[in-house]
Amino acid sequence: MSEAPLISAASTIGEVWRHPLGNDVVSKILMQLGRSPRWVTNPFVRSIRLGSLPRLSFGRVSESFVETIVQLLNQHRDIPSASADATTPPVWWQSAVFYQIYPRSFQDSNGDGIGDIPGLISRLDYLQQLGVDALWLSPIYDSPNDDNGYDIRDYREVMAEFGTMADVEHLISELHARDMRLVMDLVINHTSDEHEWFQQALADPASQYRDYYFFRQGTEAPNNWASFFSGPAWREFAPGDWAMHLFSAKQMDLNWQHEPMRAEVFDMVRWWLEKGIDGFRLDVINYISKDPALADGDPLVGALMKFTGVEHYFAGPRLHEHLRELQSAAFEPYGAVSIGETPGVGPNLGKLLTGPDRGELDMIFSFDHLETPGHTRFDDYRYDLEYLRAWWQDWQLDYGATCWPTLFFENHDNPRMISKVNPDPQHRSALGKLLAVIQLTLRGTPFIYQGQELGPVNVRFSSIADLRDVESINKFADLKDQDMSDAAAFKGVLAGSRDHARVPVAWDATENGGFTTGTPWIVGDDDYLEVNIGAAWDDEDSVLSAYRTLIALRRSRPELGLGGIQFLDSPAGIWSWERTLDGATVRVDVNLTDVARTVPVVPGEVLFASGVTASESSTTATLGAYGARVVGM
Ligand code: ISL
Ligand code: CA
Repeated sequence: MSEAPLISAASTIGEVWRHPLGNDVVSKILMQLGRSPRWVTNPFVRSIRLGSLPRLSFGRVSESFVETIVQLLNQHRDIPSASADATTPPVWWQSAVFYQIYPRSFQDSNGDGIGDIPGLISRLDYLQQLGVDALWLSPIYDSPNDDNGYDIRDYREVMAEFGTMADVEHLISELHARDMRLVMDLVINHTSDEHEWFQQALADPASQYRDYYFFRQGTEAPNNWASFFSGPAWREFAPGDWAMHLFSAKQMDLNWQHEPMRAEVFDMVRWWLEKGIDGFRLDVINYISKDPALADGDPLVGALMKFTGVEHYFAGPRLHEHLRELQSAAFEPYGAVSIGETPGVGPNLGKLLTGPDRGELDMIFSFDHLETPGHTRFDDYRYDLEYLRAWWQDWQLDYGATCWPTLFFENHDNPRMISKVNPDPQHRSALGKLLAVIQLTLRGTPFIYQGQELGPVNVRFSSIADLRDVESINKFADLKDQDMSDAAAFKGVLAGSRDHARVPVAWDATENGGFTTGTPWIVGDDDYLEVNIGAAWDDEDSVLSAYRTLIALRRSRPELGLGGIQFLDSPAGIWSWERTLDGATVRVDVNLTDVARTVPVVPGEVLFASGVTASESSTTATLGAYGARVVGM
């Protein structure tokens, strides 16, 4: 394994740019500032030494900022391997289409208004007919539901509202009988404060379980780290006795430096794999290694990244080591797939986490394509698809040369993509199909989020009382504390609320969209009267039918799964690529704009078309607003 040179205050920005993690970090900073990466190609900028940044920035960049960056980069000196054998031999998850289930909102079976496992089982035929190969199931473990199951009280019990262990075993066998696979959510960065380990630690300060978490004593919070769900990352349990939580005040961070804790986690992971599940999606897995000094976060990094302290744990000193141990102790013996949720991870760190020679993870979810530069999820703005093109093109060619990409637009933590790009209802269907074409024909493994196949849009929530999510509720309270009115505070959370994606799936036009016969735990709008799975299934022109067709194409045209990718030169607003395998080619042209554009007529069979009409010229065709064409050549 080759290593990047050590970085010091005497290193130049050019040297940082050539350092793998340095390149990710500088790109991320430019992105947060809404600046172009071209900034770093300027020779003057490249020659600036890190140590002179405090002086050149008139003190805005501090000495300790420089030290933090130097230390971080020197902890991650591995250079990703450039050998391109990522896909040999191909494994099942590379050609699979995944579908994410947020069980609380998928299908209720007993009228309590809460989706459950028997409800999910009753919809497996639908998922099979849609053509998906594998499910990622959001957490179903016993939980007090402060964060809808991402706060686990008991890893080996099933949440009573969702059903029983027998139901889970039934789900596994029903899936396997359909030749489908199950990937569960693994939340091991933190547990609920109601987990037995934490309860024991609280009850007895001499308990061995104290070391399972981050307990610190003092009159003030031990450092200035922020929680992602508002306020400080520390909660005072008894006077002067603090414990760390990066997420809600009931989600206590586990101390991965403590070997007995790791051993118990690995044992639990094996216990689930013994049941025959096919792998895990690993929640915020890049946050598990905290720099042991627990030093204050740099205020400038905090201001840039919106959360103070992240530089001390988004790529902690023992991250790679812990992942390798987890892989060899639990995943590898079962041949289980590991998909890391890795917020803030750029392509180079991504390669270190998923390189086939690294023994860490199989795939990762990186999120930098979900907002355009300079924006955060809570901004109400128009997303520019040209950014998506640039971002994905880069990841496909660079990261994808040695690692296997994931392809997604939506999950349970994000508003609906169509609303971000263009909320005008006249474009909804075309945009839904466009996103389907992009997601299902680029190279990588697609993860469709439940209901995405309907071309969903954000919900017209009318007040904070409509929202359920701890993040939205805490943020609302935070804004109110800053003296905002209810209306202004609600506006501050609405665009980014995770609840847009958490309303019940619309199955049909009956009450509550067929989700429940009772009162749903969260209410969507009456959109289900027109847009629902039953109606869309029978409508050849629906977004759902586009998903069905495109998923089937991934089977009938293997180049869409495992083939290589080439991006073609294309006129402004048009994005074109080809997927090739064993001499067979599929060509894709999409219109990223809301006005008609022309594309060349190409020989071959049109496999999918949306908004395509003949042009006056016989050599071109017209792609309407957000239109798309897939041709088998
Ligand atoms: O980091 C963030 C903000 O910059 C968040 O987007 C964060 O990365 C994300 O919310 C992490 O998500 C996962 O862990 C959370 C849980 O609430 C989410 O539902 C889960 O997907 C804590 O377990
Ligand atoms: Ca139920």
